[in-house]
Amino acid sequence: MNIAALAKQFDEEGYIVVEDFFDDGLMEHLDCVIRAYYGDNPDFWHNEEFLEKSHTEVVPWFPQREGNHDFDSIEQDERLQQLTNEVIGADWNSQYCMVMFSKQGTAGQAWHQDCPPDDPSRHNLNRLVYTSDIVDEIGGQTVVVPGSHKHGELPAGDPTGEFDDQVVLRPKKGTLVILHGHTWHRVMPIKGSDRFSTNYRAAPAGTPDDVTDVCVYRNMRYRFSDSSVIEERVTQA
Ligand SMILES: O=C(O)CCC(=O)C(=O)O
Ligand SMILES: [Fe+2]
Repeated sequence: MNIAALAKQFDEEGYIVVEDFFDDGLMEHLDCVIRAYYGDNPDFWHNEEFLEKSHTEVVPWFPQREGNHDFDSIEQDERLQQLTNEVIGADWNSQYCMVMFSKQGTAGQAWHQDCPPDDPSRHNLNRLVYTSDIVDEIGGQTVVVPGSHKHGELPAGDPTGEFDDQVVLRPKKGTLVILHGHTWHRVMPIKGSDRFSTNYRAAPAGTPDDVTDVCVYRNMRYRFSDSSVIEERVTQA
């Protein structure tokens, strides 16, 4: 792993993909833990307005908040910590580990920025781990616009429309994707079977814990803490 090259790539593109970062045995174990959890808890917590407007269907789970330690070893992985140091600087903070579940037949996630880019230095970092392969037959590919973490606000428009310069990622079991919170990204609809990803969110030193409370979509800004649309966004004619 060439950490300096990856950090340079992150700075330029707003994301990096490292295949075979995590070993198969760990991935298979976590995949079982995740599937067992959601088997019992298939409910959605988002309200109807959010589901309808955001074109986003994800059920989050924060295993460490429930005393589950299966996910700790990734958080403590020295290579991951080193890579994080290189991309967002020393003294970064680990925010939480969030597993995301999208059921077969659901919309995935519309284009978004995890937090507003109003202050370019204020952002979260997604450190995404995939415990099983994301392939075209299943859907749920992660799509990014390279360099968009430096392009300011995601333009208003079609929540799931295509960008000419978008890149489709198909992370495999054990792949690590590191994604800047301002990078324009989405998840394609889920077709073949359920989809899971696990996000070890982090942020540069000094970033408030609620940095991702407001998410920017192409048709609105949405605040999770009180489930409200704080801004409707319309395309200028
Ligand atoms: O699951 C993915 O591939 C991306 C999820 C995402 O948008 C995020 O964690 O902010
Ligand atoms: Fe996101």
